[in-house]
Amino acid sequence: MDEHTWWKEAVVYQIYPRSFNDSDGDGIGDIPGITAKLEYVEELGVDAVWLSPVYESPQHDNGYDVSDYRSIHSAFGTMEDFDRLLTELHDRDIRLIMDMVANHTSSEHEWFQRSRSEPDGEYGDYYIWREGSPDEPPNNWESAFGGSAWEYDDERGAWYLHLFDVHQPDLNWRNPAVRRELFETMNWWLDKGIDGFRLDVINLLSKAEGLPDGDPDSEWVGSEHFADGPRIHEYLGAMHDAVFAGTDVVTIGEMPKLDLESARRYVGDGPLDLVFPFEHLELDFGAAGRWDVGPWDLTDLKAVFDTWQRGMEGHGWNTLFFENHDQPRSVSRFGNDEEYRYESATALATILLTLKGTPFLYQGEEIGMTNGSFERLDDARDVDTRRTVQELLEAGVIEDYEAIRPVVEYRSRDNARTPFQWDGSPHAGFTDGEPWIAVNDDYPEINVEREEARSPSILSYYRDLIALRGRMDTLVSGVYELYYPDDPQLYVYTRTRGNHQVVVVINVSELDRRVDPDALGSDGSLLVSNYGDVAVEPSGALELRPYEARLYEQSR
Ligand code: TEU
Repeated sequence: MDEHTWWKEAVVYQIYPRSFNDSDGDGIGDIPGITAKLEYVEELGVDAVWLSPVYESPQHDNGYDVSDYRSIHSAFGTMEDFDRLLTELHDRDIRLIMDMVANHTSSEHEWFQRSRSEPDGEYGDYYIWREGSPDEPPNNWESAFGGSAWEYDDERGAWYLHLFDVHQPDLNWRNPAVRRELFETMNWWLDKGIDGFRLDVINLLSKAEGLPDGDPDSEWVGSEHFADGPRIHEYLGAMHDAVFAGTDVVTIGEMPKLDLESARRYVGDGPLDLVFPFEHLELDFGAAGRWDVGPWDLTDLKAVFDTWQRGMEGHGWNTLFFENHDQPRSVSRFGNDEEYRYESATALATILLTLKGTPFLYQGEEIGMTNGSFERLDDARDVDTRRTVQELLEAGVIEDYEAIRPVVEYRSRDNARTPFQWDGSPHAGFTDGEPWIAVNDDYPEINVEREEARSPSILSYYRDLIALRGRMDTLVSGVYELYYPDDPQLYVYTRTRGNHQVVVVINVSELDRRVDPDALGSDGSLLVSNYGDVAVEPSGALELRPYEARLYEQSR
């Protein structure tokens, strides 16, 4: 593996276009809105932007239901707007990573329309159809959003598979024409000069022969037959050869249900550069799974990261992320979004930017945006949240919305999708119109303008740490080693490159903590602190305050 690949040195910023900045007052963020904020993005110091889907789409799943891969959804702008965004990003030396949704299309895509109306036509075999009685789905697989993964289509008189929403039919990757079309589409975007793809649920492409029933007790029924399925490496190998070979674009596979062993087959010598695993974001699932909240603890979080940090060393490269558009806000989840919002958000930033791997930062994380409140089910917009709650109500698992509201307010994907908070003006400066989803009530207190005026601020801490990572190779390629794995309060590790070492010491708790870390030598000098007023005394014990994070550098 080449040590100096751009994406190993990069920090990536994810933009969810619908919620970033609205330029035309329709309440929906758009591409010109993003272009207008590039100075902000550049000042953050990030090297690349990952843009969630902007393709033509009926927006049942906010663009992850694509109806035309080669045009831009009108609420987001035009192809000219897109081209301008790309040029302006490149002018600022920022790369652009597009989101490719290849497992499914929208049910409004022409391929699906023709597939359902002409079963024997060119597109008849583009999707996963099964004959059978309308009363009994072909197997027991479940949709990720609740309910059966099958829908009976009256027009064709057959069932089709949808692992996500009913408006997101799964493509039939066994069909070589489907593979060809998608590879061509990806090449079409590469020809525009984009710098990579984040590949949506890409380990779900290959479904087991015969579509057998799944274990009914599984968290996602059927997943053992479609996650990392039998032909997945053949498909991704073909994608690599047809699209990525000979380019320096980055490919990041989003992979539900991924463990380290499978991950190692996708990266390194495998077909992709990077993967997004989710083990660390499942630690707070309750006994009933994702729509239930359980306690997480630091030793488990450290153990998951440690497994991946050590497991990838010499084999592949990790991604680092706490947030994306599907996850709750990290400061509300792993920190304290009230009394210690600044301290815990910066402690999390320290982890994100000093472990080994490519950090992915999600819009708003850098100003410590928090989870929203969704008083009624109608306040939620997310198809996953709405459908799941509906299912639970219909099944009698819950009596009313109130019974599940705390879980929704903790877990719902909408927590990440409330509008970006720019300033203290109405709707947080996101739009002049009515936003498609309500702005978080805390916007007068939490917004970019306020952050710029504060010192210290979460935003300035992010900027400083991103800049430090950019000039300190040890933070990019240094070998990682964990200390005190069983300590429920302390997160201590080193990054070592040659004779240069960075020691990371974080108190991930609300209690003071005294420690004399083994890793810290007498020559250690303080590099960064989120409290800002630390006495430089590495030889003695450190008195760490709640969520205090420090970086020392030393030679070894
Ligand atoms: O998400 C895939 C996925 O399995 C989860 O992240 C999911 O959204 C949720 O957390 C339920 O398990 C990707 C996209 O990121 C998501 O926005 C889309 O809804 C989904 O695929 C379908 O395209």
